[in-house]
Amino acid sequence: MAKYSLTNRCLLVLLFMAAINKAYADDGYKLWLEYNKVSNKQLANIYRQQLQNMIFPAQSDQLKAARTELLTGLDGMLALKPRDTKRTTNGQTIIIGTPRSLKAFSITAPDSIGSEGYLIKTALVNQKKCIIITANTDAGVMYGVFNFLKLIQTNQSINKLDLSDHPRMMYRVLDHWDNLNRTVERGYAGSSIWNWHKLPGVVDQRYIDYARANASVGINGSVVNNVNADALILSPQYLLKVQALANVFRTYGIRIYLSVKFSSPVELGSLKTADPLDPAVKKWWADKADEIYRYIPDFGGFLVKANSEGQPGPQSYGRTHADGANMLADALAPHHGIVMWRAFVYDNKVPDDRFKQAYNEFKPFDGKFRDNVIIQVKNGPIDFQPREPFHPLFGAMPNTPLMMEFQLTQEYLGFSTHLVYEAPLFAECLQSDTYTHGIGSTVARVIKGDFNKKLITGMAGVANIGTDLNWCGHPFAQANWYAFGRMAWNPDQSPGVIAADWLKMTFSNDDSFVSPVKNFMLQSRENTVNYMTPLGLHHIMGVSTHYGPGPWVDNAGRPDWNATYYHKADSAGIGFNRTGTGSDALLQYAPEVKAQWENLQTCPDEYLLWFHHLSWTYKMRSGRSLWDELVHHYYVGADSVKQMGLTWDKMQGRIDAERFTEVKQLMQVQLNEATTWRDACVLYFQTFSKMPVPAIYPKPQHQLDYYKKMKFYYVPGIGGNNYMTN
Ligand code: GCW
Repeated sequence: MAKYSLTNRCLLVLLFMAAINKAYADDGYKLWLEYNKVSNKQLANIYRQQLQNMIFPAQSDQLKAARTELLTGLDGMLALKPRDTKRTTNGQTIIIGTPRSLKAFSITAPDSIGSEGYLIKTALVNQKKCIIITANTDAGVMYGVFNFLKLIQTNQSINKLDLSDHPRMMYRVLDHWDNLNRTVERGYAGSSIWNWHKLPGVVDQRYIDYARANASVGINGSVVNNVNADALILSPQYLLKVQALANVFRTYGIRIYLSVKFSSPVELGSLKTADPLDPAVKKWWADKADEIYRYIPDFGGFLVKANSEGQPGPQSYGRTHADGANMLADALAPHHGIVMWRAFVYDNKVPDDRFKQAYNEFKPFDGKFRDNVIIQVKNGPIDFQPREPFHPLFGAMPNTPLMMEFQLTQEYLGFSTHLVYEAPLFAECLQSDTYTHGIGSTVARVIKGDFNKKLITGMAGVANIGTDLNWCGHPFAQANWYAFGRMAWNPDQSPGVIAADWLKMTFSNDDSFVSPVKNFMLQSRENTVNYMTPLGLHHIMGVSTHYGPGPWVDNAGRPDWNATYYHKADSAGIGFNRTGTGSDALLQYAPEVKAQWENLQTCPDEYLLWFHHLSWTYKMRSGRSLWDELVHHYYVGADSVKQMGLTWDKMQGRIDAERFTEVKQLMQVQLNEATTWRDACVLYFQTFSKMPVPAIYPKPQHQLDYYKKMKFYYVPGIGGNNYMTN
């Protein structure tokens, strides 16, 4: 009997523990909008007292959504349902709305916060202490609400509030490289979240949660289809589906945009040409724009990849980028739409240095684009590498709006198995000085329009979102979506502050978790540079899939798809000479930048092999030879992944078991892959340097040939329509 009851008791305890564990488990779907219970009881009580009553009249869909969000957040974090009232009463009150929706109170919002900014402040209303969230528009109120919730999510005091903020850029847009067949080019988190087959009939809850997440960080635009576009997207059948998405997004202040194929008039309209100067072509686009706006009155505009990687464009008809972009801009202008025209171009003729091509093609057209055209420029001149110098175009087109294009999806950063927090990469580019308008002309200031107030402004992020339960494939990849939104809102924000906020909102406010994890997040991008492409190496990954190391690739479709084109390793040394004695790409930068990078005394180690071909025995600042330094970086890189894993192990029990275990397993995969990168690259470059790997480092597990022969099947991120090999 006694034995039985003991077993029963054990069973009960086990069941109880399983139940807790289950309740505690978290698949990551809620992103940073977890709204976990505030665990500090004293603080939770203070919050409850301050939020006893709520005045939040909501007539519009957007205000209703903001109100629902506030109530969801307060319920989750504080188990609180504030008393809904119309006037200030006993107990503290939170008052939310625009001056118009709150007309019973004489609340004003300053012009300085613009149409999307907000104000959160503590004030006396009818002699009672209140918290007021106000803005000039419903969108501003929504941003205010999300930011107020963030204060509680990050456990800050709401006692004496006096905050105001506004976005520094107009267009804060996610670009989805999603194909209509639901594959995602360079997507590593499952299929496309847009279920085109079921649209417009079925409006998935995911679309709403996607829009909420974007609004919470200030993203106000979404390009839903791949820049390698399918003309079908402009057919009436698909426009109906796009309309259904637009209807969801609108509630959250998000405009929808489409990538368009330049040859659409031929493919869809059966015209003989897509020549942008042909009157029939102009009319086709103008009619198409009218048609789109009948479906979607607040349609945002077009994103265009033209004359790049086999895509059609104006040059196919002997016309220029300006001819093409302006023709589309004219079609959209009556409806206030914009054209985001991409500068990521390299044509069939292989240039002397691919680095130089975008500048050569665009610089002559500075000031020649319509006011509603913005040129979308990748952060660096080649292609989203782990580290690139800033794109020379940012310093070269003072009379043209330039939109930053960052890549959130980790095409060159280990897909969704590597933990790489990208905000330091964004900040490095944004804080680079172009010198175009004198010292302090940072890329951030250029794209904010600081030097030309008339220009439209924006930032785009290539989305890392898919159907995976946790949206981004790696729990920490969510931080890149989050950080992109925060930096598109204000490009001067610090990666550390953003990381800490994200960790608190997503996992926990416990500082013994937040501090160490934030530290390794901030270090993670440098780790990846070290084990993939240290000292300015670039484009040495596997051909076409871009998975794993491939420094030996020398037989791709065209020379500038080969790794050997970029590293130029030979018995004499390694690196791409882009100084005056080489391709002279440095001439595309302001003299101050050129002078710094062409001089070996002042060129930072980080960019060395981007601009110089140096001998293996070249003496580095550290005192090591270039060869030893390279080897050192590869080993430090792989080792730092191991250290990160050890720190993570200590986090067990501080967060839910489900995400803890998932991250732990991913870190092991990352360590294996980092080790492969290290060993493959060191062994390959050693065939040129013929120098030994210092004895302090562990020996590679295999011979070079083993790495060269590694085969990977069904690598994610490829296989869409119009897929290009590069
Ligand atoms: O980074 C490269 C990718 C291509 C992509 C292209 C681009 C959408 O490898 O897959 O195509 O850039 O940005 O257009």
